[in-house]
Amino acid sequence: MTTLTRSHMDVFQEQGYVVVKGLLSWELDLAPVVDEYSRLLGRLAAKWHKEGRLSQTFSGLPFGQRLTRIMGEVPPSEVIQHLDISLPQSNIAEDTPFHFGPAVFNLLRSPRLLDAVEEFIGPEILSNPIQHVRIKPPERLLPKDALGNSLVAKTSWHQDLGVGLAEADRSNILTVWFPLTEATVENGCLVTVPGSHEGELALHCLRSPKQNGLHIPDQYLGPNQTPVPMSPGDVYFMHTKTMHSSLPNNSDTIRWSFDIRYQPIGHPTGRPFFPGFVARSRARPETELHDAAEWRLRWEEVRSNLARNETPTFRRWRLDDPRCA
Ligand SMILES: O=C(O)CCC(=O)C(=O)O
Ligand SMILES: [Fe+2]
Repeated sequence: MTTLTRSHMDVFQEQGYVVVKGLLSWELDLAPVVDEYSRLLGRLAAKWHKEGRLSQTFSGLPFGQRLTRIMGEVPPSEVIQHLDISLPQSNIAEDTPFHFGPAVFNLLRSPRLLDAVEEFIGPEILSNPIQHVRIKPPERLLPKDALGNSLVAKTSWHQDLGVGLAEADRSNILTVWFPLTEATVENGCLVTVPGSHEGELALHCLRSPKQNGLHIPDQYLGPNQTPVPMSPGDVYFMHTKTMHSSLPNNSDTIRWSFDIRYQPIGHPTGRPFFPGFVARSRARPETELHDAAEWRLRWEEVRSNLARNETPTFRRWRLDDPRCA
C-alpha cells in the first residue's frame, strides 16, 4: 500500500522533487526518534555537566530549548556530531561520536517510507550512507564559526550529486528529506529550483581549504527559487541534480530534519568508505538488514579503520578552480 499517486510521480519528473504530505506516522515513525534523541541529550547533558562544561543539565526543558541552551555552552558543531547519523568527512578518530540508535534504524526501514521509495527506484533498495540529522537552533544564537556548518546553520545551494564522488554520477540516488518540527520560511525550510534536475551537474565551489562548505555560485542558479514549507509527516523526494538550499533559522525555536538517501542495490554510493545496508530486497530478502545493533557495528568498524588510516577524500571539486575566484 502506498499513498503515492501518478500525479506525485509526474511532479517529480517535471520539477525534480515532490512533497508527499502525511506519508510518515507521528506515532510509529517520528515519536520513537524524538524519544531516543531526548534520552541521548539527557545523557550528554549529564556527562558535560559532570565534566564542568555545562553550568547545568537543563533537565526541565523541552528537547528544543534544552538543545539550544546546551549549544550555547558546548560548541554546536561538537554537539551535533554526537547526534548525527554519520561520520564527519575528515579528522575521524576512534572515539568520534555519532548516533546509530534503534529508533533511527527503524525509521530508515519504515515500511511507509520504503513503499514510497520503491515507487521511485524499484524494489532492490540500498540505504545509501550519505545521511544526516540537522537540528538547527535560532541562527542568531550560533557562534560565527558554526555558521558554515549546515547541520546547525543554513545550507548553501548545491546539487546532491556534487556532494558525493563522481563514481556515483550514474547511480539512481533518491534524496529523502523530512522534518520533525514544522519547516517554514521563517525557521529554515528547503528552497529548490524546480526543473533544475534537467540540467548538468553545476560548478560547486569550496569556501576555503578548511571548510567543507560546497556551494553553487549565484550565476549558475535558476531564477525560480521556491521555498518548500513542510510539516512533520510530510516527505520530500528529490532527484540528485535538483538544486536546493535551506534558509537560515530566524525563529525562536529549533528546526529539525533528517535527510537520507536510497538507491538501487549495486550502484556506487558516492561515499565508498561508508557502509550502506540493504533496506529492502524482493529478490533476495535474506540480504536485508533487520538488526540495529549490526548497523551500528558496521559504522563502528568503519570508524576505527578510518581512524587508523589516512581519511580518504570525499571531494570531487578543486580548491583552486579559477571559476571560483
Ligand atoms: O536541511 C538542510 O538544510 C539541507 C538538506 C539537504 O541538502 C539535503 O537533504 O540534501
Ligand atoms: Fe542536499
